[in-house]
Amino acid sequence: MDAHLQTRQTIVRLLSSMASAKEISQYLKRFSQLDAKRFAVVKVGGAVLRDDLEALTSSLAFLQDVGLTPIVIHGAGPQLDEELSAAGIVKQTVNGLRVTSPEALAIVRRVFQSQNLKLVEALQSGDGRATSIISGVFEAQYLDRDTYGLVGEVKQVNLAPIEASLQAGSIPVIASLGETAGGQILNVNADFAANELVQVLQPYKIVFLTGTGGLLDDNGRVIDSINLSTEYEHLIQQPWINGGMKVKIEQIKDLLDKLPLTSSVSITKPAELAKELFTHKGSGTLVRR
Ligand code: X2W
Repeated sequence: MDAHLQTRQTIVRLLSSMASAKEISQYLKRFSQLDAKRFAVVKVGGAVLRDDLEALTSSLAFLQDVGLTPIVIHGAGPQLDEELSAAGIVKQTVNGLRVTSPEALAIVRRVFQSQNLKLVEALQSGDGRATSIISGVFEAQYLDRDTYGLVGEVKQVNLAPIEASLQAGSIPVIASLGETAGGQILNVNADFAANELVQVLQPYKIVFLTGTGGLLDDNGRVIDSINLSTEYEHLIQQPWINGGMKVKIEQIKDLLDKLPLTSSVSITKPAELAKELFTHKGSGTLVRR
């Protein structure tokens, strides 16, 4: 049996051991009734593409098998670290963003393209339908050229390539590169790009897939759920909240404030995407407001 089929069958077995058929079909029905654009945006970190491609591919293909088409946006952080360092370019970040020189940008573009194709090809080789979208979605402007170089912030989101892909039942796989009105390609942080995309699409589910599988507490355990309306101030002041996690929580809060109350954000790992979407219990960390 091929590896994809085997993993998909494992997902089905896993789901049926965790939730009743009634529960799973309730979610399935709810998601199927949504306009395709409103179902889910799944942000995939570069670390997941590197370490967990098989589970990612199977989980996305599983959604397609049950008639749902998620919108995927990905980063490539660790791959960029590696390739830039191999080219002798020293890493420099300001506020978590990579300072990007013209020399670095050429590598950034190449790495984004190869990571994008790697996921698209993995999906296609498992009988999935996926469309590579490397440009044309994020109209960007320089964030602050003196500080960051060729780094962009999203000014406008063009949904046409995404809509075309969804209409064909194909999973849009989007790289977080931006382009200025004058045609200059800019490096955009993938979490920022995902947030902009989500604000335009207003999807029901927003899932961040990470290596950690959720937000971690001071013992390194995944926190089940966070209710920002009651816990935000307390949480943000905890000494064990590290810089990266603090930024993530702040970003998610900002995002949730701009979304309908029915939308939710979760952080989980690829193998548990179906569990997160189709069971009451979910998986990883659910963030509500
Ligand atoms: C990011 C884009 C990649 C990214 C970078 O160069 O690392 C900026 O910092 P992950 O894997 O989702 O972190 N861009 C401007 O965000 O990838």
